Amino acid sequence: MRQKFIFLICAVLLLTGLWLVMKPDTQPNGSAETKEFYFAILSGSTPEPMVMQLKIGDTAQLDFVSDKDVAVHIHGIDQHIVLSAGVKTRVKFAADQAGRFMIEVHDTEAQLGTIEVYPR
Ligand SMILES: [Cu+2]
Repeated sequence: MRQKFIFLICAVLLLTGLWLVMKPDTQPNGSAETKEFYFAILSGSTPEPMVMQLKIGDTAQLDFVSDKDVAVHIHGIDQHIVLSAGVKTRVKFAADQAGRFMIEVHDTEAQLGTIEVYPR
């Protein structure tokens, strides 16, 4: 009888230990982050388009500086940003829909980059 009781206690401790070690992670895909990107625009464009990758729930923080007055448009997110020459302008938004969104200088039609938002 006593042996059965000790065996039962050991079994319960073993199962509890296994459960603690192997239980599923409550946040399997990590937590939301703020991702920062910087655009230095010269004569209405940048040397190369940038690809920015985010997951739904992340925050995008975009800083723009331009040597000329230009208007920047983020397609799909419908952000129109008016930049004054030499003035740093910060835009922040939450990535709440998956997809690819182009960032364009409307004055020159130059592509500054693409924001790619992936499901979490
Ligand atoms: Cu546009």
